Amino acid sequence: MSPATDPPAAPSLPRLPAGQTAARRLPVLHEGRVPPGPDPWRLRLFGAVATEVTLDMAALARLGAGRSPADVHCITGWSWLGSDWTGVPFGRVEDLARPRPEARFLMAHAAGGWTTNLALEDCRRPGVRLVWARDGAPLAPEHGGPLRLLVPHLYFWKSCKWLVALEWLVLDRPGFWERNTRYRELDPWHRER
Ligand SMILES: Nc1nc2c(c(=O)[nH]1)N[C@H]1C(S)=C(S)[C@@H](COP(=O)(O)O)O[C@H]1N2
Ligand SMILES: [Mo]
Repeated sequence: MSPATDPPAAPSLPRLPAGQTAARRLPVLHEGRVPPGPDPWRLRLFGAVATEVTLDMAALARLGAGRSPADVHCITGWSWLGSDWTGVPFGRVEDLARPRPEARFLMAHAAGGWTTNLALEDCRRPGVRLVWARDGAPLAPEHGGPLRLLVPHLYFWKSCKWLVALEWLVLDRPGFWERNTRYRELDPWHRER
């Protein structure tokens, strides 16, 4: 005998972690002012790597640009849902620099000197990208244009705006807010703050 009603739909995954509120426009949040950067923009790969590399935006794009959605979650309580982001996966960039096997961490450097540190394990998660456009438009300077990191599974502060260098590290070192706040744990889905 067939069931009288359709089986219930699989419960959909929530978009919003507990304690977060969806913003109605993407807030602008950063320390200090929008810094001047190199012109033309360049990204330097250095540290515990086999090859130091400097890339311009065209060389980055040639690594293979893709466009896909990601939600972002700021530790201060807002989330931004539903944008799609254009960029290149972290792994493609890392392959150029060929990190030494003992490298375990990454420091992302912004123009102006702001930094944030990450475990390479986190950088290698799918979805982590170096991005230059949101919803098809080049990133505005206040949102980190021309180039920012996008690490959607961690709080948005790890998504370094005005990205000018990636430094592979054997030993972890705190970045700007890691030194200046009590925040250490970084998973919005487990209410870590
Ligand atoms: N260089 C730099 N990147 C940064 C920050 C910063 O202060 N400087 N702030 C971080 C924080 S806390 C957030 S929430 C996001 C905000 O990005 P948005 O201004 O594009 O919304 O950028 C992150 N990246
Ligand atoms: Mo943030």
